[in-house]
Amino acid sequence: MTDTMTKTKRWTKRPEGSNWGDFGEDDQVGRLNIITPEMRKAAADEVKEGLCFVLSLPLDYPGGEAPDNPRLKPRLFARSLGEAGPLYNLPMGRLICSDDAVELTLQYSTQWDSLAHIGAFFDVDGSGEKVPVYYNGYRAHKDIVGPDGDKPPCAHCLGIENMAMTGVQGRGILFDFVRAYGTGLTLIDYDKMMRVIDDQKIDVRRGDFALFYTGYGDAVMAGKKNPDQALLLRTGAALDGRDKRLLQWIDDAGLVSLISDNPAVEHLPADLDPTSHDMLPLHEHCIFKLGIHLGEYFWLSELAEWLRENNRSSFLFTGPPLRLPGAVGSPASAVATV
Ligand code: UVW
Repeated sequence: MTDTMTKTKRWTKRPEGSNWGDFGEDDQVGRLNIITPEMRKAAADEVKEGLCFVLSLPLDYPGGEAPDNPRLKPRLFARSLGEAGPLYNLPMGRLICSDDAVELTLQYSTQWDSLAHIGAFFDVDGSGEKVPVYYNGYRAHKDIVGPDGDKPPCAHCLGIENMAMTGVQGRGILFDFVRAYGTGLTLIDYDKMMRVIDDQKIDVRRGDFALFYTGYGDAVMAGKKNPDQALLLRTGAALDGRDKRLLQWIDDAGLVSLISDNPAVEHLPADLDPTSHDMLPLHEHCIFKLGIHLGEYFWLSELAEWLRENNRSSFLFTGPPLRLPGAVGSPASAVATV
């Protein structure tokens, strides 16, 4: 190893099963790198009817706030234009004008997890010391910096704006777990995933965005912003992040992103011991090791119904996050076009 490499590389040892460095030493978008213009053209070929489906919840859903949950519903407000008062229905000569602002927890509702969302303690230089790092070895406290007094937090690296700059567009495939397993809580392991692929004849291609319809979103919407938490805990399929065969399939299939109508794509908590590394095994596998973004609380019901009725499972997917520098998550306003 040359001196330059010693100085510039953030790691000399990468986590087992990770792809760190495969997309470049300083890569910050992970699997989204593999989408080529040809793949986007193939995705556009999925548009046969010209119908589009909105894939986001109203951003004030699921509704409610829990004292132990830092994710708060959005609060709109109008800033004041000096002595003229709030800039809302404000006369401006013959015109009136409204502006607004929002205090928004970026991961309250339909959301993307950036690669700065989940990291792990890992021995990046083989010294035996485990340090807190994120995808591709970016360092907690140096590259992803928490709040300090008046200084706000900032993901100087791996922030959501990196994802936004890829356009987040390609071929989407929907796995209809409701059709396969109903709306009760079901853990999707490798065998259950393969059954859905076979039964629903899903053509899984490298570079695809994988969308999992579980029915959880229907229960969220039915709650009308006052969700029945006990019911939600019993509702919908979730990926079993402890199933090593499922994790290996996600890697081998070349999926660029996993998206679900439930809160975490995977079943939570995977392990009740908070000191365990198995708390969020799918998050660790996807976000930390492979640079696969997770999309959560997407609204998939109408798309799933149409695909089911039309015997299809693929479409054009477009879903960039906000290009908000330094953020670790973002609301998503995604669209599927069939
Ligand atoms: C956690 O559960 C920590 O995050 P997410 O919103 O990605 O599920």
